[in-house]
Amino acid sequence: MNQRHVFGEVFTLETAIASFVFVTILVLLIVALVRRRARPGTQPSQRTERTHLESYYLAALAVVATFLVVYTAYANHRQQQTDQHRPTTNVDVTGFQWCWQFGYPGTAGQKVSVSGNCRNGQFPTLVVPTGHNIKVRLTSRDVIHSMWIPALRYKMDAFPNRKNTFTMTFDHEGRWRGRCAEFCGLRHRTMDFWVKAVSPDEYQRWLTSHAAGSGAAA
Ligand SMILES: [Cu+2]
Repeated sequence: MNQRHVFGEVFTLETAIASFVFVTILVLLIVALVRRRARPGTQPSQRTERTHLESYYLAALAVVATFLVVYTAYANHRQQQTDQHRPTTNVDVTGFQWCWQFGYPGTAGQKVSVSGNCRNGQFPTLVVPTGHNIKVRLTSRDVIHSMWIPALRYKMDAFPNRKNTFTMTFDHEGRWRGRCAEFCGLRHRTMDFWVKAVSPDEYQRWLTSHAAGSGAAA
């Protein structure tokens, strides 16, 4: 659940900075309106610019912007970090109009593939083991889709003719609903899936049972 924690930190910090900037501007605006409002006999200021003040303002903006860019890049790097002591499990995720296919390559020489049609609530399930680095290779068979798991705060676009690779980890067992987050045509709104994290033993049993009859909906 590393990605969820990292996103939470970034979101909290950016909300705090945005709130601080908003309140500061609001207070300055109110003070300026109250103190500088026109009264009988008040002449408009002849001054057109305040070079010093504008320089400070520009410098402060540059510092905040640079910090946000560097911090976000660092958070993104942290989100992708893999613990080398964990075993790695590869999964291929392919989006298509209008559902998902999950492939588990190189397992006992047989490729396990799970697909669904996302009709009438028949959503395919991406089964993953807890405690592993889950290396996802994401692509699309036709148009651009987006793999989004709201509860895990994770979203990545799926492009045709390109593989986006990222790593996820699951601390505990559970099941989460995933969605397509890129409008991709007629049945886009029903293009959901499940992510199910199970213990490594249960994952192996699931893989063995599916190795024989690959292609069925899970
Ligand atoms: Cu879609």
